[in-house]
Amino acid sequence: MSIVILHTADLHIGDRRYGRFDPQRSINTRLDDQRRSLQFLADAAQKEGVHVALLVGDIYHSKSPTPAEEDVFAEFVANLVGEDIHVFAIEGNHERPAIPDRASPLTHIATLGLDRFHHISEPGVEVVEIKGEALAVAAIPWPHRRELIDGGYLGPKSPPSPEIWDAYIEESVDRLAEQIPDGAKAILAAHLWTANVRGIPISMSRGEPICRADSIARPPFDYVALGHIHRHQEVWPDPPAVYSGSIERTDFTEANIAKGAVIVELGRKTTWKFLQTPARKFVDMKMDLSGMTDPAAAAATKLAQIETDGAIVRLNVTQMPGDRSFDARHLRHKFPSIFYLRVVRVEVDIDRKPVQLRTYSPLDALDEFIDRDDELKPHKTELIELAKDLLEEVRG
Ligand SMILES: [Mn+2]
Repeated sequence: MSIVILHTADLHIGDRRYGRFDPQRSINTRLDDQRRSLQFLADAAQKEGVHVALLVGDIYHSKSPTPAEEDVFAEFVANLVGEDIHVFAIEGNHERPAIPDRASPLTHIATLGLDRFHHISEPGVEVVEIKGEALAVAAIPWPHRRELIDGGYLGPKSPPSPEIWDAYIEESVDRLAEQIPDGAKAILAAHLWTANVRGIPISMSRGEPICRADSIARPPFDYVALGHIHRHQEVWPDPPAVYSGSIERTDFTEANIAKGAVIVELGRKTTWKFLQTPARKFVDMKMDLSGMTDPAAAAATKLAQIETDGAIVRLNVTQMPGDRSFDARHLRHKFPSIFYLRVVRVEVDIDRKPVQLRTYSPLDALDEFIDRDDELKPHKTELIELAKDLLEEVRG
């Protein structure tokens, strides 16, 4: 018998970027997108016969979600546990408090004592039984710097280097691996970044927890479920270490990247597949309107050529200085089916203003060339006469 797992991460419930405030419901419209993708995953989990759902960090976008945002997560959890699915909710950097013993937005759900809800706020191993078989889930929430200091890896004043993080994380994984019961299938779930990832967010800062992929992807683990990087990718082949990626696009660097989650099957060997969520489309466009006589019309024509229905659109326009012939409001009015539209203006640098186009005859060209050369200038009349002779000869 094989164990089927839903691996998702970076749900970012409550991320309000590129949405609008809906005063009627007092929510940001992006919350509907997050709810839709989670509903899709709950349905998929049922269809795929999932036994365990791993939510590998950044479930919420903020440490203090609103009641409406909490309700979206509660609905997702209810859908999963309602199908007898074990839910492991692991804390990421967006919800894990920096100070121990502080409640996170996941704490109150754990307090309810749901049978199959596992709240992971500290590194540890939990073993669940799936149809008579033991599955060990080892988890590492987003590591805080204080753990390095507490563990003696770092003095209180020195900044953490990648090497120190790697040593700490590798040794944490060693400690967790020792707790895996013999013969159990084993998963490692961690919210952090591995050194070989593609698609590092702009917001990523120095000193953050990082490790080599092969420091964590190793026996006894059959699969390593990663969170934190929003771009779906495999970072190690055996055992597979995979970032599920975020369920929705969260910025324009992800405009052309598929979004989804991973379905893992732990059988004799591990197999996994990527499942695409119905994430909202992002369109990132560049337009040079600096040479246009009617920039507003030109922008509308270009925009009409692409599929923008329900999309989040960013127009990067290059314009002449002071050109205010149109703005986002004009376009929003013309394209009401666009979900969100932002216009980013770049003005043409006066110093690099395009030169006036003009045509040159060979003699005009020579005339201008001589004018720019101080050595040739005194001989201009003579040179032009010689050139005229030459031209006549060539033309016959
Ligand atoms: Mn994160």
